[in-house]
Amino acid sequence: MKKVLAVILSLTMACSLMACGGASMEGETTPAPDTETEAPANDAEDAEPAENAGSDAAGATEWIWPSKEELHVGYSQADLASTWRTVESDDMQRVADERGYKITIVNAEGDTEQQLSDVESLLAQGCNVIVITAVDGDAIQPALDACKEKGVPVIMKARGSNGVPGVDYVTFFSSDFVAEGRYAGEWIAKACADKETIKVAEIQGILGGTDVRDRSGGFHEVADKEGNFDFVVEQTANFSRTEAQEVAANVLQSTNGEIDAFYCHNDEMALGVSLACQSAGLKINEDVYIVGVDGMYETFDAIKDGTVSATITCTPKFAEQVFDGIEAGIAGETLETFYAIEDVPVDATNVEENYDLGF
Ligand code: GZL
Repeated sequence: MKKVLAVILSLTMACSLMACGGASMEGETTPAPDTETEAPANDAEDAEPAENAGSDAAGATEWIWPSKEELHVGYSQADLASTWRTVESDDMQRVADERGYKITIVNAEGDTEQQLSDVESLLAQGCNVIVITAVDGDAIQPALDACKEKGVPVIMKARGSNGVPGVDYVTFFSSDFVAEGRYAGEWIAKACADKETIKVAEIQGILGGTDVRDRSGGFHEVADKEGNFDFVVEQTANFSRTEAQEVAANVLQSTNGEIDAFYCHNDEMALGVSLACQSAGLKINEDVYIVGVDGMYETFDAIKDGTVSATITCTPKFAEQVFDGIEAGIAGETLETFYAIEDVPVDATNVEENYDLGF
């Protein structure tokens, strides 16, 4: 796993340095880049990677991996409120079935207390590897403690924990949300290069998730560097298209349409904001820019017809990599603490060549 990932990392770094939107490495994972600025906020650089049962590394948890024959994965899903989440859960079921593994998937419906009891229930059902998409990066901690006590390996997926890798969980598979936020900021800064001040509305996802924290963090990093971003609004619309449409309609009314760019933490909200802008008579890519994250087919189509400006892929389909990680853990390999799923920035200049990355 490590050797393969090391090769992918060098190839990926070469590709991603070439140009955004070039050949994509979609479906590949790479260990977190080891530079400070690249690592996501919750990557504890100095934590020991989780060893296997019997590890004597100070502080690392002694994970007890099952055999492949006994493997029973418990997947605690945060919610099924978006296409992204539904595709993610279906992908986990598909790969488990293909590889002949038992899997139990539960849905916390966005409720942190429910997720804690979900994980307890998975443990009680005999699940011996737990995969978690956390509703809230802090609130999930008691569930991680319960698994740690039993030595049951925990893999974070798509929304992380604010705990310590190798101690509170084995590893984290996800896009690099900080990089996604940076891209959005850089795209807007470039598109609005002629403006002295850029009036920005940031439409955020479900607060408490590490995806939202880091997508915002990366965006504000660029905004701080540029120095001319005026954040007229920073408001959650909970990753929901309809809620984002309502929020955007109110923002446009209260600002008399004086917004240069909307940065939306996911495509569902970007599509909702687009409807509000169109209803307000704004020309997208002329009067206002709209940038999302995820890479839905519907968004690629909107980019092609000029009703969304740009997005960055954040595929929900990486269960293959997660199960590869589980199999590596079972085989006694030491896992990295973070595996970044490759993202590709997409706008009108490269939407055709990257269309197949959608979902
Ligand atoms: C990202 C994932 C986010 C998606 C949203 O890993 O957690 O949650 O970007 C989804 O569309 O709601």
